[in-house]
Amino acid sequence: MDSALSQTRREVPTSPSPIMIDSRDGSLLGETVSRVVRTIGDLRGIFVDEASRAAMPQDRVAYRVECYFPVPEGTQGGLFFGTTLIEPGLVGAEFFMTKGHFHARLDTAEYYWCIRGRGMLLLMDEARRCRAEQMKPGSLHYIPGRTAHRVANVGDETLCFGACWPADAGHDYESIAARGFSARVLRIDGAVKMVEAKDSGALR
Ligand code: M6P
Ligand code: ZN
Repeated sequence: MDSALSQTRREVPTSPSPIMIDSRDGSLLGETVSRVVRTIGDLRGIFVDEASRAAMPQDRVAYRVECYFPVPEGTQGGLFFGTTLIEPGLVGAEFFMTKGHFHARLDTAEYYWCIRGRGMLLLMDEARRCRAEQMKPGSLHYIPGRTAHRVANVGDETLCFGACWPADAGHDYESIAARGFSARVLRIDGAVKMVEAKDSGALR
């Protein structure tokens, strides 16, 4: 017998993963998944055409977020994981999109990657300079620190993307609520256009 195998070794315990990712759309399965649903009613002040938003069914789902928080929020060195599923749709001429945020700890970064659908990732620095990256299945997006991020679904199916961010990053939605992003993603004559926007704080 092989002398290495004949040695007595203590068995190391194994366990199944607490979370599974559905490879079709990135949705998360497991008891510890946290779920948030954002309806049109929750997104007051986000879209430029507030009258159109207010006229829509307020319980219509715009997007869902499924998250795995393996450590308490604020844990230094920890990582969070999430999948966001944005429905196709328009508020006036503007594509359904996430609220968007800076990180409360401003210098923390994040990864997004596209699983399904077509999207536009809006990135805005502190000087309000905006750029955008096109999202398609397989695309990977590094969001540097000090950069606000928002995703619009510019396709005609559910847009699904994964995200991974530091557990101590936090969300700063207030800056976005106050001034919005400096660009908007609109459908104009059937095409996807990114256009400059005025401060949207005055809309509320
Ligand atoms: C990603 C991550 C989450 C975020 C979610 C929706 O999954 O960035 O932290 O909550 O997108 O974005 P928002 O919170 O801006 O609506
Ligand atoms: Zn983030």
